[in-house]
Amino acid sequence: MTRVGVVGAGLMGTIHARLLASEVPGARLVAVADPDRAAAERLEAPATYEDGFELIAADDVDAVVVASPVFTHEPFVLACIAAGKPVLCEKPLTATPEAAWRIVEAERAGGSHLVSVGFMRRFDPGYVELKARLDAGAIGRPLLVHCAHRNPFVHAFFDSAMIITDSAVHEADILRWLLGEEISSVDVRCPRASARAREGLQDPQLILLQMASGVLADVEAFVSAGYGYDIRCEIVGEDGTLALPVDVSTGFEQRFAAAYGHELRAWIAGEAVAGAADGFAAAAVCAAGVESLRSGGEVPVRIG
Ligand code: ISE
Repeated sequence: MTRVGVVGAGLMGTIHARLLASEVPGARLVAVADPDRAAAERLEAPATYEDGFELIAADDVDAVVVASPVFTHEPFVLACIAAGKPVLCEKPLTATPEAAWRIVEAERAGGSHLVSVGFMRRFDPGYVELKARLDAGAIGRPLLVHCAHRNPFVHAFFDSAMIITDSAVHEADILRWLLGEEISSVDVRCPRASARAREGLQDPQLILLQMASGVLADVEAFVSAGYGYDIRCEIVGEDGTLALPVDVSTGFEQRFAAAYGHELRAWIAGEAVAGAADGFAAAAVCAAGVESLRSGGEVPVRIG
């Protein structure tokens, strides 16, 4: 039985804690940490902490889920590595590629694989099917990928860069995973902003991702879409096309509910989940995207 502690009792911490408490064989939720102790207590774990580092150090915590604000990911993940405890960190792994690289290096120096990253789309049944059919040669060589990432709304703290680093970071990961190759450059183009978008928010954005093989992907990232949560992906190949089923829901919690459960079960079972290098690669793609958003034009992705 793996005794799991969750750092962060916000939305993502709550999703993970509830799943761990009931739907993950081989796991037991033993502790939750949050500076807001009352929020931690609401998740009904046997122990609560205000300080995430205390939870990570606790003797009865074997593995940790980090679901705290992004700026805290690096110190918490590094503490897990130092303690030799497996950690599943919510996406994005870090806000910058430099911070993600420090995690990659710390894990390497420790000599054992400890860091997993919560790119849960890899466990969504629709994406799993898409990849299986693509890999089986159903449409021949892929040429183009059209993606849409539409949220009904976002909170007031969301800025234009976060549309890339917090939302489209999922496409950065899933495209690398689907196509099995790196993204070499990013070009962000912007239409006029939606009247629904908060003032100053550049929304939507059209993000062009050039893959190393020459495949070109476009991502419409639109976080004030109003009508629902709508994730699309169509791959155009030489012999046909493949697409995710259209499945408009109220939010990502509902749309990817199954994926979060599959991801946690895979993590506890020791199966492949995105790792620190994937977190770094996605952060490098997002950094290029933010640079393109600010300065215009195509920006190469600096990996290594
Ligand atoms: C959120 O943090 C997620 O991870 C969702 O999957 C994504 O759709 C949303 O845009 C993010 O803010």
